[in-house]
Amino acid sequence: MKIGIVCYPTYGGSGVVATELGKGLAKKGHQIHFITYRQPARLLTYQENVFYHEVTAVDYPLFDYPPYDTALTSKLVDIVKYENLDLLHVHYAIPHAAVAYMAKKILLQEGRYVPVVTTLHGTDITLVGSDPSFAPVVAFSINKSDGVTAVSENLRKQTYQAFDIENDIQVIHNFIDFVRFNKSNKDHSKKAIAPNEEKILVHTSNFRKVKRVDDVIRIFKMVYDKIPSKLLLIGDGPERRKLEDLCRKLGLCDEIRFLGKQDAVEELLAISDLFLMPSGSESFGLAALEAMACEVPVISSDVGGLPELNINGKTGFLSKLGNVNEMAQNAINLLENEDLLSKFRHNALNQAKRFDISNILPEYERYYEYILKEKVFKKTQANI
Ligand code: GMT
Repeated sequence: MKIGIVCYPTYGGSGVVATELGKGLAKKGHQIHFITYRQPARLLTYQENVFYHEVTAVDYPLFDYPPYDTALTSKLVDIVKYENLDLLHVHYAIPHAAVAYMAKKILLQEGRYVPVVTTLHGTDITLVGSDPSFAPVVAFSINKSDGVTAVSENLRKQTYQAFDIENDIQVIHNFIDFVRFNKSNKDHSKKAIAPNEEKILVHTSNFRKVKRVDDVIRIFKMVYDKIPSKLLLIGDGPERRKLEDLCRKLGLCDEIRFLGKQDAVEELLAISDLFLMPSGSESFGLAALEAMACEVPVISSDVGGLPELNINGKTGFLSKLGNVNEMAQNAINLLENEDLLSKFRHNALNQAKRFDISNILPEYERYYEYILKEKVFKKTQANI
């Protein structure tokens, strides 16, 4: 198949899923065209069957903001026609699903029908998308997509609750590539980070409020008071300044390392003992899956799709949102008991295997085939 993938090129989960999906499909012989405003973070090396088309929104003195949506629409029309794409797969409803609908209509005028699959990732539904300034467009473009997928059962349910949706939504979970994410021996960096064999706790995110990184620090403080340990904070974002202040206030600057955005996050996960994810909302929790693939159990909140990934009392522990005392106690219980920790490590790996890319990729392929056959030939005219 020739597939156009539209995504955000940043380090965020939706961009990572879109890029890894495209790369995986390309390896299987599909021709993949990434269409976005910057080379995606995980697409920096050459790969057979992968093409990248950059969208440039022209700056114009009259506009306060360059009209990206319009530029993306025109680019999609161009690429679908000249690369002869079979299907567009857009990640994140805003603005990609709406833009794809517009491109589809333009192409239809020229007698060309291109089906659109939209994947919902989370904040496009739960946080940003539900804002009245976006909601009607989000609902409309979900209904007008030829196929819609959500990354967890919970997100599927939340989408039906938040919007008036007539379309079927297929759940296709996030996935992991074990070639990259595994517990390889990285003892040299472990010695540098924890020279006295301290336990290593880790958190990765984009440091938005919803990630509650301040809870991560508070949990760590309680753990540190009982067990010699270090905390690695990987990523960057709007809350970082406040978090640094909190570390100073708690006198933990020597124990907490802000590592910024890291490309080789798997190397740090491979030396970690526990992953902390106390998020206020999380449609799936790809960062936690990456940790589990590296045999790191997860202490998390029980929101969104997290219970579909983190099995309470087996692969880690789930607590009610904001219950940092319980999260810290669960972390301490695990870290104090080597046998229990190694059982949880083993369980985390086994659970991660359910989401192996080699299982999930064929789900997308089957879904594309279904959309191409069923929808295009039988129902599409009704959905225009
Ligand atoms: O979590 C983020 O802030 C990034 C965000 C995104 O859209 O890029 O991630 C969302 O999509 C990921 C991939 O499907 C999911 O694993 C994350 O759980 C989800 N984040 C939230 O729902 C907050």
